[in-house]
Amino acid sequence: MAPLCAIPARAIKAGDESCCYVSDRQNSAMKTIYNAAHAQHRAGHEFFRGEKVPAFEKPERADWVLAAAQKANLGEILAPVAHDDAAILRVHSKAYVDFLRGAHAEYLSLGGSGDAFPATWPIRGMRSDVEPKNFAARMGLYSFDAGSPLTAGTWAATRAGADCALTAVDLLNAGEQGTFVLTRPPGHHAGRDFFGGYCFLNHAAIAAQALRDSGCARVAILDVDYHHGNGTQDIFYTRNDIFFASIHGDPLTEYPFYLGHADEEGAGLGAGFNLNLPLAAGSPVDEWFAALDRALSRIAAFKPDALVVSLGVDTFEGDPISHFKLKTSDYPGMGQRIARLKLPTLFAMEGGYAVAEIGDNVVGVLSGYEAA
Ligand code: SP5
Ligand code: ZN
Repeated sequence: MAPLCAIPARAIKAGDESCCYVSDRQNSAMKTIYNAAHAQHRAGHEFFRGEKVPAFEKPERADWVLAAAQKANLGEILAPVAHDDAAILRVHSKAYVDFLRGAHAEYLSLGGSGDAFPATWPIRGMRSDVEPKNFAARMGLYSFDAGSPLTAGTWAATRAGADCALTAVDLLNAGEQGTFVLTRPPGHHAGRDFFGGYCFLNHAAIAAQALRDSGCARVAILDVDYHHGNGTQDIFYTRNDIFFASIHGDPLTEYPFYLGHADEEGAGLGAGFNLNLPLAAGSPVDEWFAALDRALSRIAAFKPDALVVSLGVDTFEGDPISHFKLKTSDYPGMGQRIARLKLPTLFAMEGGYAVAEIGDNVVGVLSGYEAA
């Protein structure tokens, strides 16, 4: 298989030219890699103001997107090819992966029933460098919220999502220009060793690292989900080879609250390689697109060899947990603008909870990208 980037990864120097033969890309129809195992992750409920409420992150979400992709004749829909854990362990810690893989079975063996939720965390001044033996204590060590039900099928679903992401990377390496990872649960809130925000494995981060490891010198990640991609930012924050840009609800009022401010620009070698564009809840659509243009121009200046898009459509005006105002008719324009980068692009499904409209909104972005 011809690699996406014809020369091996190397240190970045000023004025370094892109290594990708982008003009060689021949295939134009979007290929979707569909995670049929997604439905194994089916949460009984989540909590809202002390009450059990139906989980927003539910299997129907992927069904709606799949139906819309088929109806629009977006392109081929493929099953993932199994990959081993190596690429996952480039992004997540082994201790976390081992915990997640066995967590629900362990919970059941201890007498738990239904979905597992954390209830205690190692906050400032406590130790997070010692892994406790107690299961509830490990649930807290490896999470940052109680809003992410860990179900019997969570591992199977997110692990297959990682296979989808890695299959999409393989397809880019084989000459595809655009790929769509249709999976759930989502990934961008998951960090190196924690889950939260409905996310367990960070499929976008795994894909970006796999692109690096297959020879791309530089990879950009554009996160357009309503919520800041705190996990992705944290994973790459000290790196200058993976640029992260995110447009999201201002964390002063919006989830995930504790990361995503404009002054987070990267640290160490990564200084200048992280871009946060928080917008006030309720911001108008033209401000959102102005932020997108800023993000795209910074990404273009970075001269990446490939692009990963964390594609959440909870920016939709009808989203039940978010507060931007995009309409279904706005989404094709998002894809068109992303396409102007002329980069091999992997779209990974993140949030978007509205109702059946999320299918049209996701497929709108992908069709807009294809048309451009
Ligand atoms: C991937 C992603 O979009 N994750 C979002 C996680 C949001 N978690 C907080 C959900 C709070 C739901 N609040 C319910 C409000 C109902 N009016
Ligand atoms: Zn979101």
